[in-house]
Amino acid sequence: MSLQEKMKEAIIEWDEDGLKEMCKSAIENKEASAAELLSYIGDIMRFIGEQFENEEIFLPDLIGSADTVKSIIDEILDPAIRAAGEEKKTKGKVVLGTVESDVHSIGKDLVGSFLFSNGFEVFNLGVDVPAAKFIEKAEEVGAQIIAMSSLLTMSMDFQRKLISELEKRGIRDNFKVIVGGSPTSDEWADEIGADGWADDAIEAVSLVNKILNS
Ligand code: B1M
Repeated sequence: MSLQEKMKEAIIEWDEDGLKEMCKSAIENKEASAAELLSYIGDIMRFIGEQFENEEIFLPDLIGSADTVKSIIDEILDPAIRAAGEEKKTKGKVVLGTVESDVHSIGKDLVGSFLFSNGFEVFNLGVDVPAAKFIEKAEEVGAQIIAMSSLLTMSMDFQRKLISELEKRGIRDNFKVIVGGSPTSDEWADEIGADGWADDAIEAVSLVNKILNS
């Protein structure tokens, strides 16, 4: 069985200890980097999401798998990525979060970890983050980028709300705003006046690089 298959089995069975051991030893034995393990987890969660959509599994299964993954990201992968990136000079500051009313964290955390491992300083505000909190943090740390994730059709409008709030405060030009998450698109980013949209964590890195170098 491949490492990805073993990880998938552990996530489906909520085997947090097993998954932790696999990830630790894969990193120690240089079988895979923490960033690679994160992208395997993204694929596995997408597979689990499809099973949920097809009603092959139910909400409690989904929550159990998501919790298993979250603890491994927090305890093993994120610290490993941070340790590897410690020496790097920061290429820019990004304030990141999932918008108000939305608690989906996995994709947003992937984006944060990829940005971090590519040399950006990331201020991850978590989930269910109101517009004012994004703005206040961005002002406090002098961020160049505000990055908002939204996984729900119902929460997307909070991305628009943040941009309106920047305009209302007369500080729209102080920040570049990027958006992402499965219900969002390039067209949506244009419609709400965002500065960019990324389909996944790898594209988010390219987008931020492009914005900061232009
Ligand atoms: Co929820 N959920 N969920 N869920 N959930 C979805 C999103 C859904 C599509 C499932 C479905 O019904 N088909 C659906 C949304 C439908 C819609 O509105 N369009 C849905 C729903 C309806 C709900 C609830 C309402 C369910 C309920 O209670 N009845 C509820 C809402 C709670 C809330 O937020 N208020 C809910 C709850 C949950 C859990 C708590 C159980 C759990 C989240 C746990 C957690 O995150 N800690 C959960 C999960 C796990 C999912 C699915 C199965 C998987 C999401 C995920 O982690 N994907 C999801 C179905 C699916 O996606 N197929 C679903 C893996 C992740 C790597 O991908 O998040 O897409 P993703 O992130 C990608 C890209 O989108 C992009 O890059 C990431 C990495 O490549 N990206 C960005 C994301 N943010 C970005 C930001 C960027 C750039 C790129 O720049 C700023």
